Amino acid sequence: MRKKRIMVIGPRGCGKTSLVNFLNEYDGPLRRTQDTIYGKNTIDVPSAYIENAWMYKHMIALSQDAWCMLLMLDQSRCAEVYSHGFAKAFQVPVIGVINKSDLSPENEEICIRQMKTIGVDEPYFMVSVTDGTGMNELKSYLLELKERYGGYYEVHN
Ligand SMILES: Nc1nc2c(ncn2[C@@H]2O[C@H](COP(=O)(O)OP(=O)(O)O)[C@@H](O)[C@H]2O)c(=O)[nH]1
Ligand SMILES: [Mg+2]
Repeated sequence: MRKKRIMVIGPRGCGKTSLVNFLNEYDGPLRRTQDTIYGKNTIDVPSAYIENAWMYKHMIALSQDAWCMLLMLDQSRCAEVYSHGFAKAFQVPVIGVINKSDLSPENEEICIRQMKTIGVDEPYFMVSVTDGTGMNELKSYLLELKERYGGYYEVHN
């Protein structure tokens, strides 16, 4: 059986690559990615996939390699990028991650409302990949969820 990973989607610059690096315990340089990148535990999906509705089908195909999906929003820039009910198109559990919680706290409520419109169920994780806020909670949640969904997520302690 193919190893299933954590798929990470979100708008340009929201912190997808930063987040997958954290989940893969990689601390090298941050690369800009135009392509889908399969990491140890993750699939880093290019922003273009959510910016173009005709690419949605590719995301759905990619999700067959995933046991869960992290759907990200950027609290510092919360333009609507997902269509309504978008999260319901996937067979895998979709976890809402609001990144850059260190910036623009006035946008937190807007992001929460957006998650609901997108069709993501609570709980939502307010995190900052750069200052570490909420990252341990997210990691523990994923490790727990992995047991239930039989996915692959390896961490060293
Ligand atoms: N302030 C802040 N900056 C962040 C956070 N996460 C990522 N960044 C920065 O946002 C920029 C884009 O991050 P990147 O991971 O490349 O985003 P991607 O385009 O979604 O892959 C980089 O300069 C990161 O250092 C965060 O939680 N807070
Ligand atoms: Mg990236």
